[in-house]
Amino acid sequence: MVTPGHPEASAQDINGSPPPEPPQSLAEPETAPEPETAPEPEASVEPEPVTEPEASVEPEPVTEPEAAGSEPEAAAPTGTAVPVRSPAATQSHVRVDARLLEAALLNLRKRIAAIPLVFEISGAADVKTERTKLLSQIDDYLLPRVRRSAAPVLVALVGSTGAGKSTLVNSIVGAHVSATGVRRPTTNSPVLACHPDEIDWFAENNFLPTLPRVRQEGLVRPGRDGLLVLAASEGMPRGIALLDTPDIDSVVQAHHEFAYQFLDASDLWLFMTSASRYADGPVWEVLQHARDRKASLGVVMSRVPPQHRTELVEHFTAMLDANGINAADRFVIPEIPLIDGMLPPDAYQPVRDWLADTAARSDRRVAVLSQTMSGVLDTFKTRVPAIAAHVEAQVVLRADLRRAAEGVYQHAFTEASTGMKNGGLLRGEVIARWDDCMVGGDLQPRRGAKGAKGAARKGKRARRGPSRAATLSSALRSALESYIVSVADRAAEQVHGTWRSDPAGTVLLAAAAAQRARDVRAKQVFESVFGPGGQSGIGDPAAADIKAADMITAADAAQASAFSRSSADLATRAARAVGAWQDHLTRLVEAGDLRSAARRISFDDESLSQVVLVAMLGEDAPRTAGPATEADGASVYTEPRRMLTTVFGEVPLTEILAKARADLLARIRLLLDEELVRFAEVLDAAGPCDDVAAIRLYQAEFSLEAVR
Ligand SMILES: Nc1nc2c(ncn2[C@@H]2O[C@H](COP(=O)(O)OP(=O)(O)OP(=O)(O)O)[C@@H](O)[C@H]2O)c(=O)[nH]1
Ligand SMILES: [Mg+2]
Repeated sequence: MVTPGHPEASAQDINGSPPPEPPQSLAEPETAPEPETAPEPEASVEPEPVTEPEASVEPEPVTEPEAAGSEPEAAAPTGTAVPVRSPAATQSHVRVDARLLEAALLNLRKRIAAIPLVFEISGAADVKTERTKLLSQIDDYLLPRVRRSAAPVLVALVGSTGAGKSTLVNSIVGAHVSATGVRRPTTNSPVLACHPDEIDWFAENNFLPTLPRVRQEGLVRPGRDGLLVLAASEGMPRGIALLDTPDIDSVVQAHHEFAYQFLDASDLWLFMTSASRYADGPVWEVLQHARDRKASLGVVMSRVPPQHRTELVEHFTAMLDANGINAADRFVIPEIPLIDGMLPPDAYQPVRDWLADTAARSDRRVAVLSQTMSGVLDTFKTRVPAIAAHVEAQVVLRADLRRAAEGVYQHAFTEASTGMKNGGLLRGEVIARWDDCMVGGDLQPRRGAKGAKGAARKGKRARRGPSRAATLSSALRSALESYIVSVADRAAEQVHGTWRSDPAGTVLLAAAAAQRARDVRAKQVFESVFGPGGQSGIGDPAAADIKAADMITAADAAQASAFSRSSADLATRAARAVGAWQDHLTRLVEAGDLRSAARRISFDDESLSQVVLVAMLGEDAPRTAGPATEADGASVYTEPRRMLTTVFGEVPLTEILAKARADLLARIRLLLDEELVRFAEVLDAAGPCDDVAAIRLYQAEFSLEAVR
């Protein structure tokens, strides 16, 4: 409850106890060094997690013990602003090493800035906003405050439009530094009032570096949005700077954002609302924000009709208490006529005294600074781990997606391996061509026949058209190719489906497909102008560009970049791989003893490799279940092996089949790996996702806590 008290019993003596000794290294504002000479801690170069205090660094207390107590309150004369104190929680402060704190903050800053946010998982947008907020709190408030502990206490005056904020600032300064007006809202750019000797503390290089500012010289002029006006005035007490901010509740959204930005950069918040607006929603949003931030807070209720003072003040106080707002200092400014646009001294003096007292008394100053700073740092204890947890979720998601793709392609490989021996490929066209060969005796070894004769026969056949063995060969080749492509297609479809079941995966795939479509179109346009590889052109690039754009539809490009099927060129690559393997097979049967064995019975290489392939494809097929040729009843599953056994013998044949299979599988593995790489590239394209970023973040927060 707001209870009237002596104007004299202002914040000067807020805790009713004598102030402790001033801290050694918190220079009094009067003796504050120029900002330019403020020492730059060495730790700012490349801070590492701080775990050990540096013995060589001279401790610089940022916080000091504060005594607690209570203050008797008495009735205030009507028409006077009254400082009143709520039963704010008492605080104990410990000395901290400013340099270690700075190093820990810089380290945390680095870790927060580096967090990988590459996947659109739930909460990603909030985390991005939170990261920006954390960084600006570190940059705009914590680091400047730690580095420049002697800077004036910055008081942000925020609140409802028309509450009289600018009027109060002008009254305290004793000059019209901020425009006031009947139009709502009036203040559109913040005005910072401070003593002329201390204006340099608020130059760009020291304070809110990204905010442009202008020094007010002469008469107050209407500011410009987004500009900070620096008003130096002898009327301001030293050691304090008063920031008149745009309102928090008019329709101008930019004003609210501005006000919040300044709150985040200030040491002490002075919240001002009027008797007519104190119950408005935005008032309580800011006050709750202050509560959550545990910022040092003073509250002013202005324009209070004297006849309703008690009722209004009681109600406002009850609301403050109900919302857990522990504003230690509360002021009431009655509705009274202004004199030359200024409040009479009785009305503003308590607020001014309170500010001057905060600047002059080191215990007050330290208490204010440490409360606000601790308030911010306390919020880090939950906010930083929350971000780290999100980063972990990002890493887990990436690992899950990668693992899912790898698992599918591993399974595809196993499937392909089985398909290469269970006889599944020995059907349809292959069987038909095999039967042709068996009936025609094309694949039978001819004992004693000469290689030359074989060549002659081959030449003769070539003139008549492809041999039966050659058509079998092409049927086998195409069966293999389409089998490999179908396995890869199924794998791609499965990975695509699994990834799409996660919203982040859907976003990833869509982005990657769009990028690929763009690349495909760009490549085709390029080639239509300059020819493949940029070798030849078709003349006018512009005309070609239009032609190409007509030619290549987005659908074509999308088709070429779809992830739900295997790569467009897989069939070609599979054909190449199978062809190369067949060559390898031929070399294999030519090698060493096998060659002489083959020559002995004059099995020509082409036929031989065919028979080896058919034998290999049916190696694990149930011997009795296979289809038999009508000609001789020999099964496609048993006959090739029988033929080859007679040529090579059982043991060497097993060796040949094993080698041939191993080589074919290695080639298939390569093809599938290339298919898998497409998905790995999608993950990589999303951005680097450091596995240990979350741990580093936890560590950085832990290190910060350790030096507080
Ligand atoms: N009579 C009287 N008029 C006041 C008092 N305080 C402010 N005013 C008038 O109310 C109007 C608004 O005051 P400002 O100081 O501009 O209010 P503000 O809080 O800065 O408003 P914004 O800049 O819009 O956020 C001006 O016309 C002031 O002259 C007061 O205590 N008594
Ligand atoms: Mg104003």
